Amino acid sequence: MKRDDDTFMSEKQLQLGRRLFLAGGAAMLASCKMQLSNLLTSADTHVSDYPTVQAVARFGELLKAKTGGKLGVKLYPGGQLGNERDTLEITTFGGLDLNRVNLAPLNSIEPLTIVAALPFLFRSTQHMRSAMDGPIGDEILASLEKHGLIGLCFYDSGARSFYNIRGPIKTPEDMKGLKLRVPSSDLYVAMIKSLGADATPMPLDEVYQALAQGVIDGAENNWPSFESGRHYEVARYFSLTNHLLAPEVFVMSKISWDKLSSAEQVAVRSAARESVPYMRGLWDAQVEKSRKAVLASGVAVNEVDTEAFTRAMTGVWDSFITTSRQRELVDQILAMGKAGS
Ligand code: GTR
Repeated sequence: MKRDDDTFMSEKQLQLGRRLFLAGGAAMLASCKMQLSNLLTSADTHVSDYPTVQAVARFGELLKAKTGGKLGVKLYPGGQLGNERDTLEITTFGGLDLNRVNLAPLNSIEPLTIVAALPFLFRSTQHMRSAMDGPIGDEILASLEKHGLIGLCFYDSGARSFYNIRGPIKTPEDMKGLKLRVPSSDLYVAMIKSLGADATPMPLDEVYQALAQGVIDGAENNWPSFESGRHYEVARYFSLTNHLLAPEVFVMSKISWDKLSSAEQVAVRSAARESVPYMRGLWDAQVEKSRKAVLASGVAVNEVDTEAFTRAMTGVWDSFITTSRQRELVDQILAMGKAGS
């Protein structure tokens, strides 16, 4: 995948931008918005040719068409505005209009997001898509509103598996003592602990260096992120645990949302929904492309004892599914899986 380093701001400018945000300013984006009055700002941790970024670009085109050119999108890819936790915070107070993130940073904000982020919940990509495209997905999206976010749609994120610098992981036994990076989420930390490894929460853009310097032994992610972040250059063992099929989510700041007319809100919602099949097409192609590139580089890929991993992680469900509504949604998702969705 292409890297965005040359196409956007210099490192100095990036640091300045981050400092401005973290100081609570969001001044930089506010001034961008003044110059580009009809463009909604949107952040993504991934580089500009990654499917999530391309999907939001498509959303912008659709929105432009639906509003007769009144609204569009200005994308800030490549994590240039900070990590997902920080940009989400900025989004909630209106410093950013839109944000595409993984469910992980929302887990500590909204308990219903934990439902779709449970290990070994979805049996297949189709199962995840069916659940997220229907009332269950709608309820999870709607649950974000009380936290200052309008949930617009879910995008695909494939299956996450473990990779590391030491050797093949076949059973949970092989994970003992490994130091593994996770996104900043208590749920992820608990998953790693349930397998007997040490969890190190860390932003995605620090993982390559941490692997290269031996600060961590490994991490877990899908094929496209494993390739795009160049983690495969250092972590040469990829073990197909496929433990998580949690989706990505595209959100809007409620503050920005409330500034739109109702016709514009309808346009935003429908443009987001229409960008989903486009994203899925790109995603499926990217998974294949990244998998081939990684295999061609000589990374050792192995199957695992999936039953043993599933058993080891059941305690995580018990600790994180604590409300009756979470339980009901989990049961509905499981029933859909059994019915063959
Ligand atoms: C990727 C996901 C990102 C981010 C990342 C991570 O698969 O697309 O949004 O959550 O994983 O591990 O931090």
